[in-house]
Amino acid sequence: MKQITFLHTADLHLDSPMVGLSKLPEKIYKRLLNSTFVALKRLVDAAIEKQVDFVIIAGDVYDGEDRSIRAQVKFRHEMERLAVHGIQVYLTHGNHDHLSGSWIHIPLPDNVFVFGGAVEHCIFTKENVTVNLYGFSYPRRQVFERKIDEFKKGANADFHIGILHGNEGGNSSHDNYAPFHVKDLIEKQFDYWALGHIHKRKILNDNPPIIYPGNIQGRHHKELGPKGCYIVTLSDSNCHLDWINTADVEWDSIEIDVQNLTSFQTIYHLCLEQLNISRNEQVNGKIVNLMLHNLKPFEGSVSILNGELLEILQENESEEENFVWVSSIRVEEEIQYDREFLKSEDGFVTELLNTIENYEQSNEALDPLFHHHQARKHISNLSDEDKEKLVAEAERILLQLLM
Ligand SMILES: [Mn+2]
Repeated sequence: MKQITFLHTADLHLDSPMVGLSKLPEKIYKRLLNSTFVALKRLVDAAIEKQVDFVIIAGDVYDGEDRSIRAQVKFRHEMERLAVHGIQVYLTHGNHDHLSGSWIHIPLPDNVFVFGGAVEHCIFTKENVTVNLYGFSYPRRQVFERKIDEFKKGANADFHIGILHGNEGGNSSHDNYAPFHVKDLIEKQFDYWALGHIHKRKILNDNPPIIYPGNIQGRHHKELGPKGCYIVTLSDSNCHLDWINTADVEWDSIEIDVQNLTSFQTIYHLCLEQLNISRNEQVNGKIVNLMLHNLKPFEGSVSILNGELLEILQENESEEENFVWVSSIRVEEEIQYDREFLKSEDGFVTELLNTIENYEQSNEALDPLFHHHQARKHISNLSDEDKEKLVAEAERILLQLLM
């Protein structure tokens, strides 16, 4: 039986600047700044331990098109560790580390094959097994073409693996680069598709496997949960996937129902208990958004809202190796109005609700923000869901002001 084992990763985003997080305690902020490198080391450790045949990196190795020297030196070091163990690396660059950027060139060891700006294929061989790997690096930041059409299956290989950094099915929350549909990939009759670009882990198809491994370390509160890579064992008849968590700091969102609790002390203890349960699950640090549901007003409940609870939950936490740092507390407010009743009445509020329901100018409304010369560098595209949430939040605020 012919069989290969490889590690599939993507979106390392080495040396991510962790924008907007410098207000965190210094220790935690430093941990975050170093976290992409810790994650890289963990995945290389896994590749060595599992004695994989090769490693595939499906784009966005570096976070910035200037490929910081720190990132390049650390990446080179880890690639050398793989070289010592005879492990090949096949990598493509994505929209973040595209080939038109300018950077100080630090050469990589010979075990690393970097795909060029047009789709090409290279060959891996061991004993009696031959693998064709197909891929390309982004020649520039924005690649809107359907690069999938340029993938052509070559002959004479036991396994064919496509490497594609691109957007599936017009996903509106990500830049629509190198777009494709699952059926396009299936039609190519490859044995595995190693995807990159979407930071959330997702198996798009089982046979053949078409997989986004997600990024290796979350960079903000929207990149929730464990992050990592897949160890893939592919044979003539089967594909086995092992997933490995590489994140050093995880982002989490914890929801706590505080119904029937009517003192600061009981709410504080419940929060503490839940945070410690979350801590026991893992050895890494965690940054948590806390959401309290069903908070009823009581004497002193203002201290939940004015930051006192947050402050006391954060106490001493930054000193912990496996910290659980609460970065914010939100209180889910009970909506105090009956929307359908309001809509049935004639008048200004009805008109307002109708206007909100048919509102289609989110893009125009957000334009000033996305064109602001500083703000635009730090914000990413909003998905349709994000926009809906903004509109709902706007409705809530307007109604509260009016009632
Ligand atoms: Mn990426």
